[in-house]
Amino acid sequence: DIGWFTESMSSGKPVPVDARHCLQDERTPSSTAKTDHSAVLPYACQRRTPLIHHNSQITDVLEILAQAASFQASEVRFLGFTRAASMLKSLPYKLQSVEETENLLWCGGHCKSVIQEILEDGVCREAEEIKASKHYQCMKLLTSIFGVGVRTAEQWYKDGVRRLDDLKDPKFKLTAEQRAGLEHYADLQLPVTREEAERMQCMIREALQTFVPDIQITMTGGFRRGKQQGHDVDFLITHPDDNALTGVLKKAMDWMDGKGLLLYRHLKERSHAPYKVNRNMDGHETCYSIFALPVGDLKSECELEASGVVHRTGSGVTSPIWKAIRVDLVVTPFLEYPYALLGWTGSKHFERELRRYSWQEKKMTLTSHGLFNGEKKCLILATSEEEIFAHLGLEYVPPSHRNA
Ligand code: DCT
Ligand code: MG
Repeated sequence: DIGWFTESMSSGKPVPVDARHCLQDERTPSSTAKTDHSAVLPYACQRRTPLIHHNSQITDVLEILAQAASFQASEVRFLGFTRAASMLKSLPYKLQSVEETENLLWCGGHCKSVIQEILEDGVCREAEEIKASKHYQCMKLLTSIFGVGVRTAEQWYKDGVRRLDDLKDPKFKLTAEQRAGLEHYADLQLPVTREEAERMQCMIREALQTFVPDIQITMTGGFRRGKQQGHDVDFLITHPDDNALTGVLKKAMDWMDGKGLLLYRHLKERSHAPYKVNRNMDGHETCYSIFALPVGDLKSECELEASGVVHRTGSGVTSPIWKAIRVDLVVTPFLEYPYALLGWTGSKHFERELRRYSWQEKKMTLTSHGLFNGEKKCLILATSEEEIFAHLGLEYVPPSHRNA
C-alpha cells in the first residue's frame, strides 16, 4: 500500500521528510556488510563487481542461458541464471572446481551442472544448442531492433518473421520508434565508443546551455561504470532551480533538430505519479532519441557499406558524414538527482538487486525519484549516492564496481 506516497506526489512536487528524522535506526550497517568476504554476500548490491572479472568463460554461458529463458518468458529461470552469473562476476578469483560453488548462493542445481560442464569440457552443450536454434537467433535479431521487446519479437516470430526484410510486409504495423530502429539498424549495432559518447555530451551541453547557461549534464549508464563502449549513451540533466528545467529539454532538442543532428526523438513528459509507471521505468521527463553524430574517418569501409551511412560528394566519392547513435536524456529535479544518478548508473542487475534488497531487508521502496520508508510512511532525502547507501545500511559501492 503506497497511498501515502500518492498523496505526497500528487501535487507533482515530492515533499521529502528530512532523513535524519525517520532513519536513525536504518544507519546501522548490516552485520554481513562488515565482513571481508563481500564476494559471497547474497545481494549483488552488497558485493563489489568490477567490469573485468575472473570467470567470464562461465558467466558468458550463464548469460546466454538467461537470455534464452527471457525469450521463453521464464522470469524465474532468467533470474536464476542472471544471479548465478552475477555472483561469479564478483568473485575475486577464478573458479577451479565445481566444489568451490558449495557456499555460493544461486550457484546450485542447474547452474552447478553448467559450471561443472564448462570447467571440465570447456563448453556447455545446452548453450551450444541454444545458439544454434532458429528461435534464439531470430529473437536475438528482432530484440536488437530499437523499440522491440521480447513480446513483440515473439509475436513476429510466430507470424513467420525470420529476417529484418520480412518486416517490410505492410501487414506488420511498426511503431515510429521501430521504423527508426530499422532504418538505422546497421549503425545502431555498432558499439558507441567513449570518444563518441564524449563528443555527444559536448554537443548536447552546448544545446542545453544555449537556454540555461549553468545547467548540469552527467553521463550515466555503462560509461559511468567504466565501460569503454556501450549500446547507447545515457545522460542526466539537472539544475538547483527546478524552474530552470521547465521546457529546456524540448527547446534544446528543437535547437539540435534545426541543425540536422536528430534522426528520431520521443519526448516523455514528467509523470506526476511515478509509482504508477511500469516498475522498470521511472517518471522523469525523458527523451529517447537517435542522433546523427558527425564523423570524420572513424569507420572502416565495410562498416560504412553495412550501415549505408555514406554520402556522395561532388566527385562521386563516398564519405561518411554521420553515425546514428542512441541517446537517452533524463531531466531530474535537483532534490531527486542522487536517486536518479544511482538508478541510471546501473547495471540493470545491480539496480534490480538494490530494489530487492531495499524492500526485502529494509521494507523500503527505492526508485530513481527517492527512497520511501513504508513503515514510517516517509520519503527520505539524500544529497549524494553515498548517503543513499548509508540510509540502506549498505557499504558504498563505487560505479566501477556496480557491474553486476
Ligand atoms: N535501467 C534499469 N532498468 C531497466 C533499464 C535501465 O535499472 N529496465 C538503468 C540501469 C542502467 C541504466 O538504466 C541505463 O540503461 P542501459 O543503457 O540499457 O544500460 P547500460 O548499462 O548503460 O548498458 P549499455 O552500455 O549497453 O548502454
Ligand atoms: Mg547505456
